[in-house]
Amino acid sequence: MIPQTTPRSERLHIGIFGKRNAGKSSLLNAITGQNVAVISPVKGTTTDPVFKTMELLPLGPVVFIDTPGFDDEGELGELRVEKTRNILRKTDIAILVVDDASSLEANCELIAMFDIADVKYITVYNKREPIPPVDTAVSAEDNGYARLSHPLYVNAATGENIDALKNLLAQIKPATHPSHPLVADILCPNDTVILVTPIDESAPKGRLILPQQQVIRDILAARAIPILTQTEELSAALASLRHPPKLVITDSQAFKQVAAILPPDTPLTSFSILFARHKGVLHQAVQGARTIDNIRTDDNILISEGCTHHRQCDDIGTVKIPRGIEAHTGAKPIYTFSSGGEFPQELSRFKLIIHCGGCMLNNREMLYRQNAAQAAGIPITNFGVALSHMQGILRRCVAGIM
Ligand SMILES: Nc1nc2c(ncn2[C@@H]2O[C@H](COP(=O)(O)OP(=O)(O)OP(=O)(O)O)[C@@H](O)[C@H]2O)c(=O)[nH]1
Ligand SMILES: [Mg+2]
Repeated sequence: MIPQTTPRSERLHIGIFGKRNAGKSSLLNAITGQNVAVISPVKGTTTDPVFKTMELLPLGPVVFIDTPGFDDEGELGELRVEKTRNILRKTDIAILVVDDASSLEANCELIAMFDIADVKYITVYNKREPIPPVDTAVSAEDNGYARLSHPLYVNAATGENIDALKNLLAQIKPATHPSHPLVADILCPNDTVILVTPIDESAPKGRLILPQQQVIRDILAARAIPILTQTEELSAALASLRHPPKLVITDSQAFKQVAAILPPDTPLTSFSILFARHKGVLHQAVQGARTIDNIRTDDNILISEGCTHHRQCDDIGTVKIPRGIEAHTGAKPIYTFSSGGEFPQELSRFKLIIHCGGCMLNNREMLYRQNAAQAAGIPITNFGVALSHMQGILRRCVAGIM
């Protein structure tokens, strides 16, 4: 049940940007050594982002994102800017591909977007033949970025100088990556951790979901002992232990039943609370949960999920949380739901944002969403934090991990 490869959300995201036909897709293929993206002399070949995961040592697991060309002509202006902005939200490092026939200034709109999104970029000049001889020795900068003392010329079609680019990328240590640990930092070797993972009709067939897999992996990395159970077997699992567990981690949906079974002094939390911590957004989520108490009828609430799973009849985001809010407040608010990569640009009409743990989103994207909420003055909380708040057990659920 442990993932075969590092989940995409845990990888450094390297976006490849530039004008149409600059050679972005050729560059992705050259870097990965595979025919991942379609290449053609026709401008505008790439219309949607192409993701390719790879190990780039010593940097580690990364994901490259090939993007549609960013031109003045062609695709509708605002749509093109919006698409690029969406990719930039998750980009840890950008590669700006400049066709040697063009100039850096011709990319000024894109460069301005990098600056606004606070994304560092490396400029790569493509298509110059023959490539001018350059010193490709890399020097480290104080801010964790590496740089070359000369412009970097490559030939994305033949692969010339691609190793110099990979070498440069591999030296980078961006600030938003890696994230806080999931749970390993609060565990000692031989600690027992009980994981309550209901296998109900909303659980996928034949596997555990990603947050469960990642938490198990982290517990094992701490040389602690994970014990998996469903709610019905929790009492039996507790009774089989000689010492109380160091921690119980439950699916947020089972908080009520689990809290009722556990002795009050047994530390309890949930997978989505651990992910809020992992993504660096837990403090804000705990603050944001207080707003739930003041929700009134007709207030707007945004419920946002990072994945686009098929919704089940008792779905947590669209059914259980609204039901919980209505039971808790007696109010009938208006819900807006967003999923996957989409997150509304305009947030001011919302009284509260309730977000999933974000196991499918990288840190940069989660921090972007948190910052966007903060900038608009809108409280943002998290599925597990919201549910535990409404159960009256939030303090207990974050006691040992904040
Ligand atoms: N001569 C030469 N041709 C190149 C080089 N890199 C790419 N090309 C060619 O330039 C054309 C465009 O390459 P792509 O990789 O599709 O460009 P792109 O930036 O992904 O283009 P869009 O997807 O349309 O935005 C193709 O015909 C490539 O074979 C290079 O370094 N030298
Ligand atoms: Mg392309």
